[in-house]
Amino acid sequence: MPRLVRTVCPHDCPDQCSLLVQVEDGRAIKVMGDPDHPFTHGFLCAKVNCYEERVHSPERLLQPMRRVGAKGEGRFAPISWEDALTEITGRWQRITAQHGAQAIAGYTYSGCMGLVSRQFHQAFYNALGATRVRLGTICDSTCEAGWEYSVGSGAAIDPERVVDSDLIIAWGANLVTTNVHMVPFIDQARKKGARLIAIDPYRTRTARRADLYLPIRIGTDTALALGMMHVLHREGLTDKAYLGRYTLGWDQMISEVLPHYTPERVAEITGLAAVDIETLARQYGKARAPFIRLGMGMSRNTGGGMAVRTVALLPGVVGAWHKPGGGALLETAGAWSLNYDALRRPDLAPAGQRFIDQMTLGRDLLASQDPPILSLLVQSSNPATSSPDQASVRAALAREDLFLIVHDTFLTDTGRYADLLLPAPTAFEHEDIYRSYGSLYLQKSNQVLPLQGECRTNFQLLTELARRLGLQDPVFSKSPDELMRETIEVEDGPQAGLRLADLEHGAWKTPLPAIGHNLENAFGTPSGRLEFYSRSMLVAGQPPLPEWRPDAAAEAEGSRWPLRLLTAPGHFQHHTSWAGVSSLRRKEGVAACLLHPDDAVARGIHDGAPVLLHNDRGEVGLYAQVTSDTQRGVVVVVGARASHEYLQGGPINVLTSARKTDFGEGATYQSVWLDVRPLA
Ligand SMILES: Nc1nc2c(c(=O)[nH]1)N[C@H]1C(S)=C(S)[C@@H](COP(=O)(O)OP(=O)(O)OC[C@H]3O[C@@H](n4cnc5c(=O)[nH]c(N)nc54)[C@H](O)[C@@H]3O)O[C@H]1N2
Ligand SMILES: Nc1nc2c(c(=O)[nH]1)N[C@H]1C(S)=C(S)[C@@H](COP(=O)(O)OP(=O)(O)OC[C@H]3O[C@@H](n4cnc5c(=O)[nH]c(N)nc54)[C@H](O)[C@@H]3O)O[C@H]1N2
Ligand SMILES: [Mo]
Repeated sequence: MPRLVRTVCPHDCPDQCSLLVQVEDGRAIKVMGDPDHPFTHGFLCAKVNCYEERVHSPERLLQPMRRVGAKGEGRFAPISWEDALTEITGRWQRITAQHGAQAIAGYTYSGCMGLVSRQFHQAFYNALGATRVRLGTICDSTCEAGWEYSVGSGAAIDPERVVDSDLIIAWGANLVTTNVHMVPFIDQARKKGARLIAIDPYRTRTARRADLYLPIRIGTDTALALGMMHVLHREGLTDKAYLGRYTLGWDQMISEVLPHYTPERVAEITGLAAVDIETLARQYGKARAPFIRLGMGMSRNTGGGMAVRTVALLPGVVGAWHKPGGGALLETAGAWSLNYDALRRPDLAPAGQRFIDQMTLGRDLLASQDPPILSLLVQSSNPATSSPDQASVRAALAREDLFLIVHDTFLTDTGRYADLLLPAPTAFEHEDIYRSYGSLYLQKSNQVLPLQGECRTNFQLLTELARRLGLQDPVFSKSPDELMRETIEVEDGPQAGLRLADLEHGAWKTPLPAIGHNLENAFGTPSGRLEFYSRSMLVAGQPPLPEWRPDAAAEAEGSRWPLRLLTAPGHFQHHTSWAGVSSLRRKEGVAACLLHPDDAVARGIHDGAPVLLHNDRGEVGLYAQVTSDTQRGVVVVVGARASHEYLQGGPINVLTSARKTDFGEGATYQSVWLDVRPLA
């Protein structure tokens, strides 16, 4: 008889599903969405509904290995854990004696979102005095910074409220692929007559389902939002009472900003028709409770911080925040006031601790001095695929004097450069707690299967290293359970009074203080209001009022290369976490780019032809998919893939640059220009 075990999807995804797993004879045989979890709603995405294939993949790394080939070549021979740990401890002790602990760097990211798996490394590297990696810059640092200036931290709304909306905008958000559990709630609203609008540079799966699709030019969302505000003001569709009571700076918007954003000028900037901009604004202004789901997509260009900041202001213009079903949602992370410090232990960090950056990882590793970085431990991330500016990443990882340790479930592009490869489990093989950033649920996962092969969890590896290196703090003798309890059993805030035992029987929903709902100081900004005018922006050397500005450096690159690159998540992949599952590799298809028919004809490229994407930084070979799903001038590459899945070169981040966004210091994957030619 199969057993049924409830556990949690570990991916870096807003949905954070509750899973029911059938187990028989020591194997997971079927994975289903939990019908009792209100957001999971009894179904799973295209990837996780075959999680058992990831757990039991023949490609899994199940024992420690030592490199026997050249760095990057990927040839390894098995060794014992004892030998691997002795080697790490010995190397690290010698490095520390000669250069100090900052010559060691630790990089753990979001391959597993369990709080212990993802956060505990901070306590370890703090206590060790090692160099740490600034995290989030390849993903959400820019959108969070943009949101914070306008709405403030701590502000969130419940995505399930969208059922009461009558106009839903998926703005730079491909919900069907990256947030699919939001879709049934949107569908419920649509059954009651709500309209869905998608704003995206290419026709995504979400755009196909929308009532209206607006193919915006990349990096021009600030102008579109300001154009909408221009029309809303001109046509008397603003909520003056709300603006007066809950927002700051609207008068300056009217006098200084909005006159510059006529529909005609915004049409020139965004590539949309002036009449469509007016229609969008009118529909937004006349809706009873308009809801905007902001994705991170719009933040990944040189003006991305301002884009998120400006779009997040729109609900204030029409008073949507206080209408049930209305408002805007980027993340719900602000709803949590958990005691993360129990896992991170900032008090253990040495004064002047050094940080390098995910975004500039290659350059930072190559340039580090006093001391140079001589060892790096990577867990739960695959920077040799995901970080921009791969030429420097690869050059840094190939350094003969860098002792590289990679702890992963599979042999990744990064793992190929490792001196030591250590096997990590899937989430089915250990317990953890999970806090959603796209809904309001907190969950504890159950262990479904024993650790496979010789796998050790992130926590086990770090506590064992702590023991061998003589780190004395009692935190390294605690059990995961003790740490989970310390993290969630807080005395203040919305989670006050919660006990770990409360999570035993399913997900726990946090209560939410409503934002902008007839409450003074309802926003988390310095003024307590929604800030059109932001003094914090001014202090940071930024324009205090929203404005759209072309980026000079980007324009210079754009003037030399005719096409622009857009990269976005794959439907059947989660970055590269599913690269080791052959059925999903097949479903995602061959590595390809979407090319507009006009751009294809101009270059003699036919549908299905092998092509080379190239720019100043490098070349990547893949297949062309000729389609008007993309706009003229934009080459879309969907899905991150391992280098060997490309016809030549690869990964795609060979072409992207380490240039940072306007604020938040995030990635500008979408500010990349190139050309395409047939591949012989
Ligand atoms: N299936 C799947 N799901 C995932 C992931 C995955 O790899 N696969 N990754 C997860 C992770 S880590 C994250 S951070 C989230 C990301 O999920 P989202 O927040 O949805 O962000 P993206 O998918 O990167 O971008 C969303 C959309 O923005 C569009 N876009 C790009 N540039 C612009 C622009 O300038 N303006 C506008 N309006 N739109 C633009 C892109 O074409 C894309 O369709 O998804 C998570 N979910
Ligand atoms: N050009 C371009 N580049 C991008 C993006 C883009 O849109 N365009 N998106 C960016 C975004 S949003 C993100 S978040 C990053 C993601 O980039 P990465 O952080 O590199 O994400 P993954 O490729 O999923 O790598 C996660 C790894 O963790 C491993 N893993 C899973 N669970 C565990 C565990 O418990 N322990 C250990 N030790 N390992 C584990 C998985 O097997 C996988 O190899 O990529 C970014 N890169
Ligand atoms: Mo991400």
